[in-house]
Amino acid sequence: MKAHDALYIDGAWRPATSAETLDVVDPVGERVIGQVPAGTAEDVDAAVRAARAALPGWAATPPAVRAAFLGAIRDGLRDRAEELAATVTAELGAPAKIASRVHAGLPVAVAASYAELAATHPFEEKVGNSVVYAEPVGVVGAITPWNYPLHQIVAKVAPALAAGCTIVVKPAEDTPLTAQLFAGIVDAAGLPAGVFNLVTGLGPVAGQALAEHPDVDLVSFTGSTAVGRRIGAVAGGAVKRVALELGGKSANVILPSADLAKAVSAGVANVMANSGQTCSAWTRMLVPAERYEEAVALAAEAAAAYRPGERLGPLVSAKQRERVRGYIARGVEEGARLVVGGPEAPLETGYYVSPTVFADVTPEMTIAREEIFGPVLSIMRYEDEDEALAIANGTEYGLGGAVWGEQEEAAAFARRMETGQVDINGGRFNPLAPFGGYKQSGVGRELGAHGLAEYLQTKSLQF
Ligand code: TXE
Repeated sequence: MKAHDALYIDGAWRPATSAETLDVVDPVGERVIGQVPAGTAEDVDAAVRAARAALPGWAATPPAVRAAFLGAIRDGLRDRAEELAATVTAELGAPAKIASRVHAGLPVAVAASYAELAATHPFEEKVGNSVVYAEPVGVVGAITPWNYPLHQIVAKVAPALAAGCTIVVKPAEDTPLTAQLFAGIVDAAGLPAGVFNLVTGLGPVAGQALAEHPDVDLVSFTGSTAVGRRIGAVAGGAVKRVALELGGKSANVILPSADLAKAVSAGVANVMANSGQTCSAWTRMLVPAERYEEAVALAAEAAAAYRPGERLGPLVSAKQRERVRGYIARGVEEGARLVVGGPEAPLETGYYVSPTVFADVTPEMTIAREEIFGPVLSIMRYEDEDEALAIANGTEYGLGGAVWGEQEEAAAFARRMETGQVDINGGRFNPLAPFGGYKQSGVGRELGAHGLAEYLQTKSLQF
């Protein structure tokens, strides 16, 4: 996976204005595996200008033609899936299986869904004596995180292109190689110059310049709540559209009618997937008091099977590992019962954290309130459904969640949860289902028709 020493702007790889570079580090071997340009505000400006110049042509391109381009991107993602998976493994440390199934596989489904939506969406509708047009919002600035490096980019680029927007992407500094590979796929798909642009660089430099650029019409950000708040404030001040996909502290509610063993094992798998670096991960498991110890024992056994370096990959960086270890230490200090795992490094090399399970976690503990973003599960106990609901909703976040139990009962419980997406008895990923947060988990939705709507504005003509 060769790193490009350039930025992708206006349909070509171009040198950055500064000679500064960012190191890309392999989280398994802790070695530098590549360098990418540290884009500057000037580079961001050049990319935004290219996107602006390309906007009228792309917005006027018939949706069916945009759909065909998206189909070519989908095919490129599929054809280069192996290389993409290997690159995600190299810079994120994701084990091969999840890299190919999720990191490389999911974006194919998302691109396919937008190729289809671009072709079928009603961009023009008659409403009484009016015709309502869905028009692109304009130039999009997309700032993406490292946890699902390819998916996070595709989940913004595909709907933007389907809508007729042009886009500048600033990927996370930890995982720019996957982003460069994606730019290569877009390039090979033959998109008109300037429709898609990629500027690698630091968040507070290139990211901030993109978020603050006056000629960006919509900022779509996925990342920490702290940075999201700042971006939201800037966008609000400039009266521009903003979509924020932020942190989570999702509840996995196991009702008394649930198959306990199944619910616990799926719950542990959900938290350990991607080493816990998933914003919608079910990090709080809620168990009826009478089955509590049984659930704790099952969870401990299931978690211990995630051996670091085998099924469990490392965290993305030393910074993230230290953050997660800090949370584990805090859990112990605040009196939670450590059942498996702990803050000690399980391996000598690599940014690994042991799979960790805490029992006797109460709602006021830090580990029950803050996003940890590591392989750490907190198991909480409840006496009745009202208490379970109060605990589930007693968080500033509201992104994902799960309910296990008799189906109607579980669905009724889920309707009372303050969260954007809930899986009932395991659910199944649906690329058309809207994904996004209630409360501090963000504004806006990604995926499907709701995700497309974020990139559209409406105009009505009355006759
Ligand atoms: O996030 P940042 P970090 C959460 C998770 C994690 C924590 C910190 O809890 O532990 O955030 O991760 C860019 N202006 N999530 O520090 O900094 C940055 O370059 C504009 C949840 O990595 O928010 C990167 O491209 N942009 C999450 C992106 O923001 C800025 C995924 C995300 O980085 C910027 C990742 C600035 N001032 C972390 N500062 C999710 N919701 O899935 C940084 N960036």
